[in-house]
Amino acid sequence: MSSLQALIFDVDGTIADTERDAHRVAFNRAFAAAGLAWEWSEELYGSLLQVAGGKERIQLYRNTAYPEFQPTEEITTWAATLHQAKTKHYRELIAEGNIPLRPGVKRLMQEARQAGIRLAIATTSAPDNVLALLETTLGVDSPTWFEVIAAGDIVPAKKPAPDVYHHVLQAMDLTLADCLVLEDSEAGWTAARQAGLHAVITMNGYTQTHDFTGALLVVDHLGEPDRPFQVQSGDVGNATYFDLALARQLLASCER
Ligand code: XBP
Ligand code: MG
Repeated sequence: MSSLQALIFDVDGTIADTERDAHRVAFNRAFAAAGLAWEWSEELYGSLLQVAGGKERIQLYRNTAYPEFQPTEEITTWAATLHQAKTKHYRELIAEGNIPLRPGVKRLMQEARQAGIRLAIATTSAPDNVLALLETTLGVDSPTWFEVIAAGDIVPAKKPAPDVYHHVLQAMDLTLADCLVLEDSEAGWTAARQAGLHAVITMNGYTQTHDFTGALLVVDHLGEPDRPFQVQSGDVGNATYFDLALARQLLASCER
């Protein structure tokens, strides 16, 4: 029998809508500072999200849009340097405080902490980015709420590979059936699914057309008592927002 022990949060798109107005803008600022006439529009960025990881995204763009562009350094070194600058711009943007948490995220984390449910993070984003987002939105001590923050290059194969979830499961010695993942994208859901985990999906503008077949619940956001979620798939009974009671109910339904 499963009993909820841990919630594992994705970051970008799940905890906060960081992609369009923070990551994308930071990439563009880094390109401009490096003298590159590259500008990622909101639409183009949506298609570039097919590859997880900033360094990998930069290389995908160079390979497809500017294959003739040859940096003076080796390509991975060049991408890593450009990505370092992007991380600096991202942290500055986040520190301005204009990227809020998504509905229900803080409430759910607080409820979990009070109930002794263990928390973890599994993300493709660079660790510095995760810390900046947590500290700005949830307070300077909030990184300590998470037993494991698995981020960036901690595993060589990024989502949709399951490796980052395997890493968290092993580090926390968790049983698959006792965990619930919160994700927002097909790549994230695929990573969780391939690790054997159950997931709740909170879609966003970039991911609402993704395939989430098999996820326990797909909603537009976690909701709040005064802000109901819209359910795309999954059985929520009378619930109008996501909380631990619904999490337990969903996990129990997997055993029937
Ligand atoms: C989202 C990503 C990341 C960010 C960029 O990952 O794909 O690559 O867009 O972050 P997740 P970096 O949803 O798993 O958090 O530039 O720091 O790689
Ligand atoms: Mg995500």
